[in-house]
Amino acid sequence: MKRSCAPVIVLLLSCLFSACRKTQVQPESGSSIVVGFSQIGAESAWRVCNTRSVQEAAAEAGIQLFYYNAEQKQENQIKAIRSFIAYQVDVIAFVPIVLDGWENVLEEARDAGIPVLLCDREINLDDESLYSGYLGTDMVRQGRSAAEYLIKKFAGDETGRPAADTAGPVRIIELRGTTGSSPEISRAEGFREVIDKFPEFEIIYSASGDFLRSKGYELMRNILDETRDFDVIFSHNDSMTLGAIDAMKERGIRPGTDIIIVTTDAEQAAIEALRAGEVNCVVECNPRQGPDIVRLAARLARGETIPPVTYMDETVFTEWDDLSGLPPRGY
Ligand code: GZL
Repeated sequence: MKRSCAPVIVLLLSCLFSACRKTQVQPESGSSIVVGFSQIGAESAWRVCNTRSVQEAAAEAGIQLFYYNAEQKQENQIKAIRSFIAYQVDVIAFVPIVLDGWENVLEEARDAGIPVLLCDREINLDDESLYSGYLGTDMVRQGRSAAEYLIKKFAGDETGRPAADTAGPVRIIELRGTTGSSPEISRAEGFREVIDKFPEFEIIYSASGDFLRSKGYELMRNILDETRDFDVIFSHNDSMTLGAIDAMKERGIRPGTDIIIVTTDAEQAAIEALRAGEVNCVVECNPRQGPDIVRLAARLARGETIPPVTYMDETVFTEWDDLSGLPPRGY
């Protein structure tokens, strides 16, 4: 696309981007395709790996990447997308922090003729044509996988009914991700799809820890001030799980033994906790989306179509697996 870089726009944008120097990685020089990448923030090891994956893949492909860290604020993401439009990037790639509130800015991108690639998280739109495709993970399946592990763990027989010695309710505490985000909603949905078939399994408490370790700690500390009568923690990400484990250990509770823990992401610390018996199941959510994001963005920049949905490959690690051959996770 020919960019009519009116000097005043370029000046304004360079001020904006230089003003964000602390969060702005300067674009790679000498590349043909320009991609504006609006990232949520750096709330977890998963997110940091996700960002690094995109930056490395863009550099490798010689793509000029404008990276903007929204520091957990939707309004910052919207501002960044508007600046990408003003600069007339070839493609906008963004990770929507929450499902709603994107219509206006995506209509502006469409009116500017700039294709939009959704990355990692999904959005709610009446007009699905406002973006060209989605690359990420199947978060409903992640929730189902977490529940399926629990059914096996407590199964007394092939129906998944809890074993005789665990007769009575299996009481579950759910640590949810950022309220209104697609992982928070989809993981909860997939988990309940399975758990609700077994009346012995009961979610007795569910609250958002915003994917943050500090909030996972606070939630668990407050829960333990109220009760110790629960059997399972299902956590939407490892950061919150690690915070919850800190709080449990402070009270002499043995994570993975006294309380069964299922967590999501599969960062290194969670795998180490699985190896140590402090976690019982780790559902992988693959952050290494950079190469596919760059591949799909390049196709859009060339005016090609892309698949509406592209899912990353992922797996589930449990206490029953041999983890000795597992390479370092890198996040
Ligand atoms: C899921 C991703 C989530 C991770 C968290 O695809 O959006 O956001 O599970 C991260 O660790 O904060």
